[in-house]
Amino acid sequence: MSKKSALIFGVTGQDGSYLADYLLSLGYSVTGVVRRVSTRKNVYNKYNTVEADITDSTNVSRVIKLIKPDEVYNLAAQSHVAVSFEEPGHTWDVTAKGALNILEAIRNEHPTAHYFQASSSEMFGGQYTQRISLAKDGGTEVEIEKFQNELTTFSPKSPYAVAKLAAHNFTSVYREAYNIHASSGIMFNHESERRGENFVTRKITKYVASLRHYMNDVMNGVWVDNGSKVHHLCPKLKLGNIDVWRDWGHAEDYVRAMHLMVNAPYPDDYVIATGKTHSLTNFLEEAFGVLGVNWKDYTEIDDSLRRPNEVVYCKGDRSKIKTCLHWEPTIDFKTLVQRMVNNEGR
Ligand code: F7E
Repeated sequence: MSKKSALIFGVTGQDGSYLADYLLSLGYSVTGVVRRVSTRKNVYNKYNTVEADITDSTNVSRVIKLIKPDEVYNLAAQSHVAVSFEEPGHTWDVTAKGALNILEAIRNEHPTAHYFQASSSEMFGGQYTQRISLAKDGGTEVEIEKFQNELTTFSPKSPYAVAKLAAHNFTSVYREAYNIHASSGIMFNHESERRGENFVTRKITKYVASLRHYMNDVMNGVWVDNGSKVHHLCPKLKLGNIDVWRDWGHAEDYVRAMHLMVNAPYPDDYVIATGKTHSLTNFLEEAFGVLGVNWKDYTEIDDSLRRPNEVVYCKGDRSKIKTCLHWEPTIDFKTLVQRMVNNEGR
């Protein structure tokens, strides 16, 4: 039997790199779409590459026609929420129009391809569904659980979320109107040691690693030429709004879910989440806890890092993907944070 083939838009990002590794391990022929640049180091030797700009529909059509892949994964986006307030037009072109360009190319050039759209929990904008149940102790107390699932209302709060919602809606329109096997994974925050440094988790773990470095130097004593001891100053970590809650998983787990969705008998939309929520201060406690220090001594609030509009609470209900596709995450919150801290600088 010939190898299955996959085309990945956004292959150079965190998710794209994990997905390429995963599909290669399954024996796929993988092609990554990369943007044309004048100089390029040969870092893409694990998979084939093809050059195209997702915002150019002619480019995208050419690539789909050329490769005719069995599976197409759209992980390309301007994915930083804060940046989307600064660059709303660019965010729209890449994130919304880019997805439409791929769907149109599939419809016109290769309608049997299976398509995955990386949708985002940001589309909920903090809306949630409530479940009220009796507390487990059997008394009269009730527990109120707040979560987001496939039935929760979307209410985007940023240009990024608006663009992701447009791409999400295009995906279901193309599924229904043209019978394309197109599915959206509504992904909650997923991090890793490969996460970009401007996302809050990686910003924190990178800082903790540099703090560890400073602490080691201080303990060992570092000397300059004139014999006096260097005074170590570790500037504090500046953060924006830390009163937020996120459902943080590991990207390696989430790419398995993408593949399951693309290979399911029927296309559909699924929440991809751990089902647990943690505050940003929990993350700080866990990350600085690796060094045995208190995060409050090393951080300060910088109001300029606050967003014009903020999603405060995220907790995904992954019941549907668990029941239908038997997907479960394997890396818990504590392991995620420790892995990220301990891999810094490796
Ligand atoms: O922010 C707060 C910030 O930028 C997390 C993307 O993958 O997940 C991600 O979006 C929270 C926010 O991720 C800083 O205000 C405080 O409440 O790491 P983040 P995000 O905005 O949740 C969703 C699901 C996506 O789809 C996105 O593509 O942390 N926060 N202080 C900060 N955030 C950043 N970046 N930097 C700070 O200094």
